[in-house]
Amino acid sequence: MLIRQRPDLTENDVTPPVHFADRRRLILQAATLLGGSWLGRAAQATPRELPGSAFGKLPEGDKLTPLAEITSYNNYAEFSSDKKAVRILAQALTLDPWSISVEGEVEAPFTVDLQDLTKLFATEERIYRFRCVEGWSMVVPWSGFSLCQLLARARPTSRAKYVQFISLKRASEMISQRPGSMPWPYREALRIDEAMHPLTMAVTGLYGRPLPKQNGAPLRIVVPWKYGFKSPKAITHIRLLAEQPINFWQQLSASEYGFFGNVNPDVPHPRWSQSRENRIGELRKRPTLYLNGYAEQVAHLYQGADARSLY
Ligand SMILES: Nc1nc2c(c(=O)[nH]1)N[C@H]1C(S)=C(S)[C@@H](COP(=O)(O)O)O[C@H]1N2
Ligand SMILES: [Mo]
Repeated sequence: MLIRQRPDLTENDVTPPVHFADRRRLILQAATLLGGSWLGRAAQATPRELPGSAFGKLPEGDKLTPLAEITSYNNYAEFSSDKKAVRILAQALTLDPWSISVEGEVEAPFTVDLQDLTKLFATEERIYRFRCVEGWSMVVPWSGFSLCQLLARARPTSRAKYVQFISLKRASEMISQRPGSMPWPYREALRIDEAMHPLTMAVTGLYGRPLPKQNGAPLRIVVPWKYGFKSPKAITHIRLLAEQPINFWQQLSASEYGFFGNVNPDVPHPRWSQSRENRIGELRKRPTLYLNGYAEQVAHLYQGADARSLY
């Protein structure tokens, strides 16, 4: 289950070019085409091909996972538990119109249309490691902005201690939401200090193009020091709460999906070790990094807490 077959690249792995607003994006798009698909893996995009930003550097010892892999090996329970089927099934999702509401323990709740959202906040590129609790990982060049900008706009009250994310519920398009055992919609949450941390990202794109449907279009959250289930897709509501909520996977199996989901090589999953991981595209497993390699930035959030209590 943890070892995957590599798909053959086809032209379908290249999404059609889109209109880019500025030259920076055109350059990135070119790098993507060279690196991601047409010329094959040998010509993978290097960090120098990606325009710089404070967070845009490729982590030491890592290389970008090709676009074709990021967009064809997906976890998205609303569509399928088959990672390869998600890419096809998710195309049924319609993205327009789409609005995001920020509500709950805030002084200035608002609802914003997705188009306006991208006008409000400047988009930047950031390369993050992405680690699933199942033991595989990737390196993804996301585009988006720090979630804290969106939250600040709603002015959280002093009672706001948690931030909950609610994904779309639309059984007519999300085929696995047809009546069954799962507690839809998908819900995830962070402690407010985690949600306000500048690494926590509201993501609208990857590889310099609009976010593919299978990766959570039109808006998802990415929390790079936590297991992938803490990075919810297709967000419609962000709710600030006084109490810690129960999350989707946590409700289904609390022993396997804790509230925190911090990447930690020393805290095994009940059914497997987390000490090593399978980086997609590599033959040999590599050691799992504490907080997925972001300890320097975020370890202070967990000072004095027992690692196991943070699972
Ligand atoms: N709405 C929603 N978000 C979700 C999931 C899901 O099933 N539904 N799966 C999560 C899990 S377990 C992982 S590993 C990542 C996968 O993201 P990717 O397909 O972009 O790699 O999405 C997360 N976000
Ligand atoms: Mo995952």
